[in-house]
Amino acid sequence: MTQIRKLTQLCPIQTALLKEKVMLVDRSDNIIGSASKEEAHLMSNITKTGMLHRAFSLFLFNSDNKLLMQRRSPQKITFPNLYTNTCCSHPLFTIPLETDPVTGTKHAAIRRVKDELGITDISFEDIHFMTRIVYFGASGASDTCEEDACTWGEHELDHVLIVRKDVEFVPNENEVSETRYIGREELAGLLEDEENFPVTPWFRIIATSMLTHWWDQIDRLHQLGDDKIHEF
Ligand code: DMA
Ligand code: MN
Repeated sequence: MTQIRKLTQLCPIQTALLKEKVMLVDRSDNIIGSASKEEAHLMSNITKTGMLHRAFSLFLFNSDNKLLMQRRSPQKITFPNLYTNTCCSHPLFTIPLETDPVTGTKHAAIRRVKDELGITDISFEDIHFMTRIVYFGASGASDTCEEDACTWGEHELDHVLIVRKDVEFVPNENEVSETRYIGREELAGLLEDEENFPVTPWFRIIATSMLTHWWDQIDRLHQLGDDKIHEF
């Protein structure tokens, strides 16, 4: 039997981030507690208790209406090496708690685009809140550990955010191994090529259910958001 890779063998930078506290929420996005990032992403906790946490997924488009995509680095503990949207992460459970969920996720997005991509010129007003989704996803096996497929996963209430801006970026190699601007038609083709363009589960859900609708009407994003929580 193969050994499950121990946390001590994982990237120390990413392992330290597992101590951060994320917000546990109910299916209506009310905060019901906190958990470490590690606890919230262990498949054993997700399947036993249904633990759900709040997250955000940011999609950044440039003035050519191309989407900035990233490839997650091999060091990422969950979903390493997969292509995904511009930036994803979690608002942290820090006191005083930000009571408005959308304000909190926008602030978290500003913090993480800087950490992951070195982007410093996105402001609160640049960010459009679009909708929320609830989804579950199992992390695929990493290059070094097949057992990660059953160790780690996501069960999130994810706030989907869009920014349209030409930005300067310098990716943090510990987080992001590639970046690429992708047009609407090119993405449709890439999504069919699962072998050469493996994507995260949340990106596939958003890209195949709602992104095209927004992309087609990108000049009127402020009219396209909704208050719903879409369950997948
Ligand atoms: C978590 O992203 C959020 C979603 C929507 C999957 P992540 O694993 O990239 O978080 P972090 O960058 O904080 O590790
Ligand atoms: Mn998560």
